Amino acid sequence: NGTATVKAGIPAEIPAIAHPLPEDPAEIASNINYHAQYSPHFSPFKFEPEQAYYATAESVRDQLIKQWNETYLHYHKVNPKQTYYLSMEYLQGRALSNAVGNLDIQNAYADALKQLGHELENIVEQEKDAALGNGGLGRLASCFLDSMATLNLPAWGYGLRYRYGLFKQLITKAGQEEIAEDWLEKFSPWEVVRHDIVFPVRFFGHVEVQPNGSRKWVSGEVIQAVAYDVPIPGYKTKNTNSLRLWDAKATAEDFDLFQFNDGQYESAAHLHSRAQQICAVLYPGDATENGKLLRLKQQFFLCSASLQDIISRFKERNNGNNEIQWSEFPTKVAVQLNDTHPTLAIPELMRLLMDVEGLGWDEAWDITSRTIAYTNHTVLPEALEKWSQSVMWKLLPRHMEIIEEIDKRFIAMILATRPDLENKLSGMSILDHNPQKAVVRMANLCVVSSHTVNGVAQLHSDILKAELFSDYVSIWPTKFQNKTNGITPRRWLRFCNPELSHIVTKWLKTDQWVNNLDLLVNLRQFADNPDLHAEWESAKLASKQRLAQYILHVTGVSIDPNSLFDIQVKRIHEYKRQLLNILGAIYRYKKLKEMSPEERKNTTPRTIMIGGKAFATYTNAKRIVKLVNDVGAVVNTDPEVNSFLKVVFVPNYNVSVAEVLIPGSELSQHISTAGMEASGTSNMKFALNGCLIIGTLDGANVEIREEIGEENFFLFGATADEVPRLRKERENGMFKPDPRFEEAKQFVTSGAFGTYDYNPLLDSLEGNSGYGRGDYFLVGHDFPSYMDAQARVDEAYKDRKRWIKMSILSTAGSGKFSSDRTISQLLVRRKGKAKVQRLVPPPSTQTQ
Ligand code: B1N
Repeated sequence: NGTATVKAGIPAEIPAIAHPLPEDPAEIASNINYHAQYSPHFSPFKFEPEQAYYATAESVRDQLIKQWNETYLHYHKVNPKQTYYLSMEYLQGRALSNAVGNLDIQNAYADALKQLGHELENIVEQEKDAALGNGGLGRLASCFLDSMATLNLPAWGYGLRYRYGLFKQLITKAGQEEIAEDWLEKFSPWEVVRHDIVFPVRFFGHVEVQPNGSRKWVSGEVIQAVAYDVPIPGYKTKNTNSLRLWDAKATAEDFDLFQFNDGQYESAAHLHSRAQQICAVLYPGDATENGKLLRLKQQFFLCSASLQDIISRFKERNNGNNEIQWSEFPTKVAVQLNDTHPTLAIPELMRLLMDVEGLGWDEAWDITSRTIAYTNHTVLPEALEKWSQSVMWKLLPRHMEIIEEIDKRFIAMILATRPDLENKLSGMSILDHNPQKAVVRMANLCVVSSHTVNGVAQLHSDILKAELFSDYVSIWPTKFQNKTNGITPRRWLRFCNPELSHIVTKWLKTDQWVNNLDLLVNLRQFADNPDLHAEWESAKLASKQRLAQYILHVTGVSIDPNSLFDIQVKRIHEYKRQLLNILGAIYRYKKLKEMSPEERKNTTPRTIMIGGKAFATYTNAKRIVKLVNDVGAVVNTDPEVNSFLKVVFVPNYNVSVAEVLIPGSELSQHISTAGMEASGTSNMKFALNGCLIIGTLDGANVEIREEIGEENFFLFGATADEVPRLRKERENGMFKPDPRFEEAKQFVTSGAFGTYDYNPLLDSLEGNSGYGRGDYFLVGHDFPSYMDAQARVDEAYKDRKRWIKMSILSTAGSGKFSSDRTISQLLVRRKGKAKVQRLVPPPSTQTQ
């Protein structure tokens, strides 16, 4: 009848139904009630906080689904270039508080719940964190999703639906213990299974040559990838994107009924149990060969399912054309690799284009290398992925052929065009041909195959160019870029710190800062205003009181909201130097003990909080956790000094805990050995919340200090360019330790904190002789300047006016660190470059 062509499963006309969000609390309350009754998951007639949470979440999800479907249809109709973020990790945290915040229906839902006898504040706490990640890299992915949705960018995340997320940390007498965190134990109201989106993913098998000479990967085992979609709402836009998480399953055909009836239950469901292993846990232990193989399987599972999905969407959206225009693929698809974990997307895209779609090598390579971009997040050698070639041949024989060919062609290109680099080739090639370590170097594969490679802070990107990737820079001078990380101002100020948010909005006379964080600079003009000072201080005190209650609740330790709240929360790692922090605390404790009561009164009372998880097999990290707990047990119960110092280990640090800690902090520690922390992102969250930073010139600290002013940053320690020389001096015995450092260590060895044997930990701080392991992280070198910086902190804190001014200036200088800025630089069209386009949200749903 002459209307637009109907595309498969998609109606010709987008229904022009406006979907106003509910505003009337009574109407919302009845909708929540409806869910409690008609989507029941519990016995009837109960409406405890848990039931109220699920019903509320489902009610909010209904609102999201409308916008979500319209966003999908809109993208389908406009057919824009779409970005796909591939990541093995997402740290989404809680979704309910974020959803009602982003949809701006928080007050209406709070009122509705009141009518039903509940407080929204308590209800949101029923939700378990979705902890499908382990640290900054995973949280960055989640902040990016929020920014991409808020900026109306057609962009999706792809990841895995781990049954058990990151372990839950218990603190016992032995230190850290890990238990599985069953976030799906009941169910997640935020995911929607798509039974129609299923792709086969093959492992093992072999390569067959077809009669026409093409190659085909056959046999082995085939597992099904099933899509679970999580809605990602933008802030004050009805644009709602997707995070698509893959789950693994086997089919009914894979179930051997004959064997089962023969009593062989395990082997009958063999493939089902193998499928279940794939998405069972995030980061399975990889000490064994089996463990390594499983991790590689996980990575390939993500890459293969996502690319099959991306290609099928590309085809579907181009089916108006009789023939698929493959050369247009990179104008419709951008794939961003979150570190090297999804590197297998490269050979998988090549394979799908060549072996399935029938393209030749040159065309497939052109498409692949124009589609893929790579973000590097670390220069630590142990974190640079290298996979054994023999394991790869076994699991992914066709991909190894392709990787070999990419390597061969890269080497030939260098020899033909850059003979001066011949002697560098052994380090630049993708395959390490040294028979002792026959590995595939994933970072090299990414660099060779991507159109763009970025680091995550200026210093880190400079180091990538000068060191890790220096040999490639002269071949591709413009390929290497910097995109300084950022954080979403929605979760990390607007929602987690309502008190401070209201003050910011009041003084800026607008709440536009929530999606234009640069506006915060306008706070600078009020940095000395006594009225603002009073409001600022009372907001901070309120957050400190809330934090103190939380600490009492989880640890039983009572802390004084009038003491300086000093926090270090992040994964426990030697390079992050929690050991420097705790040795400083130990020294402080010892000095307090030596003081007279009169002298103590002149000190600045402090509460030092340290939190973070240690990887289960990282022994020294676990010893650090134990030491912090042991120090706390002694200090906190010492009546002589415990009103001047408390040391608290905050258990089970995660996104939700961060949302309580960050607003209540006054000083935060970002004290890594210079050159080792690629960026850091919690430093940005703390600064945004008016917390002062004590830190080294590392990662994004450098830029934070530039933005907020060096007088507002407590700097100490060696710089990145000094580190190699200092390590040499340490090795050569030329290092003279500061007496304070020796005193702190000896106090531990003296048994002041119990009988646990800390010598193996302390040995890591000694030179190379005896048991010493060289103090690679330069704790000894930086200790005196760290203590001096801490003394400057104590002095500054006594001057309330000065401290609050510094705090205001920290917030005012944090505008640069919005992930909206990072995402714009990473994805949005720049002069002349075809990047992703911002869309106006679907017309029927536009707000404002
Ligand atoms: O990525 C964050 C940065 O802000 C941090 O500085 C950086 O340490 C972090 C292997 C990693 N880099 N590398 C990882 C994670 C898991 C794994 O198995 C490495 N995480 C980072 C965001 O850019």
